[in-house]
Amino acid sequence: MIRDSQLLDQLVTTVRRFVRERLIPAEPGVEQENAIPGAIIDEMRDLGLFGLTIPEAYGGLGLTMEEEVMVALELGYTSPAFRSVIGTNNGIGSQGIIADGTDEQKQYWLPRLARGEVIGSFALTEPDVGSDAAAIKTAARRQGKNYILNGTKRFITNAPIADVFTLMARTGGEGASGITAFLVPRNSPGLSLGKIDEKMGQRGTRTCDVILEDCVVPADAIIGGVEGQGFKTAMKVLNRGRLHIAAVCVGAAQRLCDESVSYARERKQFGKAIGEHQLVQAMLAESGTECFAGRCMVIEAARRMDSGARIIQEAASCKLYCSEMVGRVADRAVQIHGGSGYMRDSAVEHFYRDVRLFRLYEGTSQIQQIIIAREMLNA
Ligand code: COS
Repeated sequence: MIRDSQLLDQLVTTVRRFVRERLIPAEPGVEQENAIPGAIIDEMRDLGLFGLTIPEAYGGLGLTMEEEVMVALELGYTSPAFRSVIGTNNGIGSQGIIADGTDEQKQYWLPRLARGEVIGSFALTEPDVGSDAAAIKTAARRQGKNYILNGTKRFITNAPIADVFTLMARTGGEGASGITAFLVPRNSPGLSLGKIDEKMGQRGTRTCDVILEDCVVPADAIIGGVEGQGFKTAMKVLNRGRLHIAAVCVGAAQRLCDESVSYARERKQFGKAIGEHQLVQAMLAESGTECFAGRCMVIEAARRMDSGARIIQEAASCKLYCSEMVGRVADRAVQIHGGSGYMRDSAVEHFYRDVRLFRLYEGTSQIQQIIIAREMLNA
């Protein structure tokens, strides 16, 4: 659903210009420094990018899913690390509060998240628990007016810069119904961070362990105030997140197509531009078609979500298809660029490494397949 197409066009145009004029030129520096320049983060804050999806009542832009997807398609056009800075405040670091938080939690956290004054993060994964999210071991024990948390969370995006974690811990027995979501401020006693992870790609994105050793949080830190709802909160957050990631994948695929086309026009072999060779054309055509398919399915799924439909299957399908698709597109882009595409100074080399993560986080491709098949069989 697009509420006001003129306003959305303005936003999309602004983001597109920001991506092309500010972010793409900064890509080599991010690769080199493994960090996003502070000045760019300030500009993102000024543009309101931290509060895209936070409801207007709490100071955000309150984008619908379709509107969010249109913006994510633009943000995906550059290094994923830039999107990642604002990604958690708009997605997994705020959506739990928006979906299930109490009024007090919303009043306190959402305006701060929308302004980019605080960074939100989402802590589900653990050293021994990834795909089987209902098996988390981090324990939350009630003690008077507080809960005492013990455990370790792993690969937590933006943890090194986060101010508050939506953190899943076990308050009850085994399985999904024993899990509770807590809002854990970074400065809680007993919370510390591990060393920053060294990753294959997405340089500039910071992840690390979150370690809880008798970490104390007040009882009103439970999202929604009720124990045992945390797994469902996490799953709701991931439904939306998966659609967003799928749109980011399509944005990246579009960039890779555009880079491939401009290289194929310029580079000459056998006396003509390589774009005139049919085997190169075949690669371009495959990538262009797959990118278009991804774009169509993401927008359609977003529209269905805005209409209130159950989109668990659609979100998983988009995440599965688009993350696998951008992997193929990145591979062809390197192929079209030949040896130059394997060099660090190529525009496509880091994308080849960056997009690999999309098939893993917010649920692997295999988890998406399980979700899709279950939805089909249970329909
Ligand atoms: N949306 C809404 N609710 C969901 C849901 C979804 N996508 N998936 C599950 N639920 C609900 C179920 O409806 C069920 O509720 P009821 O008890 O009322 O029936 C409850 O949550 C438990 O679900 P289920 O029994 O399906 O849990 P499983 O242990 O079988 O696991 C999967 C489900 C595999 C889908 C889940 O563990 C998962 O998504 N794993 C991947 C985790 C992930 O993405 N990690 C990435 C790290 S976070 S960046």
